Amino acid sequence: TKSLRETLQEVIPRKQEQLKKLKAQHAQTVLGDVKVEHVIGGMRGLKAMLWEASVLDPNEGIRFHGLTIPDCQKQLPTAPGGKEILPESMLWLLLTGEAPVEDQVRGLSAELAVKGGLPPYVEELIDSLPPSLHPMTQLGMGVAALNKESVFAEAYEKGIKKTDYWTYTLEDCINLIARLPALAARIYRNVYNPGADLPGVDQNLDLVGNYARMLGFKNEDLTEYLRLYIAIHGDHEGGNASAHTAHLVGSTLSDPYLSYSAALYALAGPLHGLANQEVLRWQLAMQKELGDNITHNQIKEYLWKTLNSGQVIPGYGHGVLRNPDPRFMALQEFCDSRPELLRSKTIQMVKKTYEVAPGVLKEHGKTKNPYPNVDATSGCVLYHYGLTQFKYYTVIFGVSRALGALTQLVWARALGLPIERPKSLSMDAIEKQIKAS
Ligand code: FAM
Repeated sequence: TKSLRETLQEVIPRKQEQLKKLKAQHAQTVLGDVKVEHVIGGMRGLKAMLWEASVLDPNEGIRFHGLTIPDCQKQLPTAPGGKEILPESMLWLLLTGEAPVEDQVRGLSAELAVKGGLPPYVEELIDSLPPSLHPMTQLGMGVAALNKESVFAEAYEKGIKKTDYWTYTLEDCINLIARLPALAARIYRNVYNPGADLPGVDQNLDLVGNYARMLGFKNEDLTEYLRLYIAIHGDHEGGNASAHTAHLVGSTLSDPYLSYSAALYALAGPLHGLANQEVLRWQLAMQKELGDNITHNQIKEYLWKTLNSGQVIPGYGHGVLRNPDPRFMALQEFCDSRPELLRSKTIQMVKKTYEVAPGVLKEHGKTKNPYPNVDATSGCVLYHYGLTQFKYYTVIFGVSRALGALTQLVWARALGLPIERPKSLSMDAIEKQIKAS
């Protein structure tokens, strides 16, 4: 079987050819209108960027190179003895467009383990930070500081051909993904278990097997949940704020470390990746106020109380989706297949909330999508398994989103995509154009 680099050496020229034809034959073809609502409304639905690894359909949700999450659960190799999608399998699919076979994935796990150690200066940097500094802030600092090791930045300084950019970008991306578990686990240990010993990378474990072990968890169910969680949060087309940020910063030829550090600060926003933390806070506040056996009616009232206080219902709504998020459904199925999870109060609360929230949001009448997104449930299972520090949840999302955002940096360089520079307008300029039209 072909290695990852051999597979890319075959796939990239085919895609370069496809782009060349598109440019030659259709550069002037119109894909849609740009309206004032796009300029002032966050470009919702504006077809304006190229992203190879996944496309998000508003109704049926995400497809990774055409494969839905159920397709991936059938086709992608799991961990030895595991049942859930392995992040290395998802990374291979995102990068190459091909579902890997088992020994390709085992080889990638082994490569990531070999490259998984942090340089001492990054360990010292992280250890020097106050535990009260948000884990996401710490993660972004650690990733940015790793850019000292960027082979792309070093090669670029020496002078490389544009056609070689992607090979150095790929090496930086693989090295960064390999180091995320050790970096993310060190932050967890420093903030929540100060002084506890931190195991090194085990060369016989996969990426998330190592991550769970370094976090200090020995429950194989939690490790399997983290594999599924990290695989399905990896890519969600290009317009979400974290992927889009990586893409934009990378387009200036900032190396993958700087580009992904920027992406993490977009992910740290409450309307984006921090929502899984906000969902837990909201659920726990409701349980604190209403006790353990909360009825649907009580949840309904609490939802209205949240809305009437001008806050959003975290975990519901989406910029593109107009149906329940298939990532939410996949995590719910994980719970449905495990009786101990079905007995968990927190997970029962998620279910009950899902049974009333869409109705309340429809009645409220503002959101275009009254259904749950992945964050409505993603943190609640972690909480059940004892990973109760919900300020850490977005860090796990940050480990995952690297799979998609870094894949796209390789592809943007392989396709020779230029620096991004859309045109901005002032309101006066808009009005001037309206008058002239
Ligand atoms: N609760 C209350 N109001 C909501 C809402 C929610 N869950 N979702 C949207 N709205 C409001 C929104 O605030 C806006 O009101 P204003 O006109 O007063 O600003 C109105 O409905 C129209 O918004 P929209 O067009 O339906 O949604 P957007 O595309 O503007 O925003 C989200 C999409 C995800 C930012 C929005 O649904 C939201 O704030 N959800 C709650 C936070 C959340 O769960 N984010 C995580 C999203 C997830 F995909 C991720 O990135 N991890």
